[in-house]
Amino acid sequence: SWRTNDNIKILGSAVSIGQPRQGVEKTPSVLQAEKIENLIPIGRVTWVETIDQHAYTYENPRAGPIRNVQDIAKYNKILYDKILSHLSTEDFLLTIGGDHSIGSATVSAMLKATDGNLGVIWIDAHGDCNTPETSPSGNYHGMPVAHLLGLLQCPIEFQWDQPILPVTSIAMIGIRDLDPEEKVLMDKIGIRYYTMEIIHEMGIETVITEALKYIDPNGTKKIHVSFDVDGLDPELVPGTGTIAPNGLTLHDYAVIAQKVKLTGDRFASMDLVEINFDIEKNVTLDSVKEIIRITFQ
Ligand code: B3U
Ligand code: MN
Ligand code: MN
Repeated sequence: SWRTNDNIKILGSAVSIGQPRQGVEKTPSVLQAEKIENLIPIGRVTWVETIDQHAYTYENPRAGPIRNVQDIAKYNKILYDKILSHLSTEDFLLTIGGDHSIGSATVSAMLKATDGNLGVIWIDAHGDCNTPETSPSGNYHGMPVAHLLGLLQCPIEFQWDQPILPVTSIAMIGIRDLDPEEKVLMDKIGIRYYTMEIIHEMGIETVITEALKYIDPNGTKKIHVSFDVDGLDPELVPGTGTIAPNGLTLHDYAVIAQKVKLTGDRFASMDLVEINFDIEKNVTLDSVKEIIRITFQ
């Protein structure tokens, strides 16, 4: 087993305010009803709690440079604080979204918990590197990486004790749908990203080996995986809000997970986001279960 004597803690993040489609906020309760914890054969697995956006947001939808920014800022601060209060060094934290807006809170909390000694693998079709200036949608789920890197001119609502992620501490895998100005920004800051084209050229095993070496050259950091399921091919995950053809296979993910698990208990946390069973349930649920099996077996 790749982990010993520890707890796997599952936190539900029932949030949809980072993007316009309803449904994604119901995923934690659906997966809890499906008893996905029974698919995890290691550790002692507990659902810690599900944090409901309605308990913490102003229900104050707004157009503007970042839609719903006040509510997202308030919710993410709650999530950040809860992660830090629930997490001990022996725990593995699995946060089930919700949309990808939660990624700035989960990664910030892990940065805080590890004193910055954290590398991030971001699996996604998208770059999530938009700023209000580059975003065509104004949706914050397309911005959490830019936020983590300190590139958003943050409104006052967003100011919590947020450590900044160095650009060399993150690598993105599965990328194939970048907005034009987002791509310009990503290339300018030199963020490491592996497109599907590059993955086909290099092979997934070389990609994940190189990515881990890049974010953690000495093999000493904790590793966080932020998994947006739209990184997988839409035939495997039709139930997600923004589909992009020609994505990763489950075998690709199995290779990624195998290399990440070789870091043992340095693999500390994971987000699983953008699952929307209102759009499609059967195929998507099977794939989500397979992701859980692959990750923890
Ligand atoms: N890049 C687009 C679309 C998008 C981002 N993340 C998802 N979709 N899932 C945007 O709105 O920023
Ligand atoms: Mn995405
Ligand atoms: Mn994403």
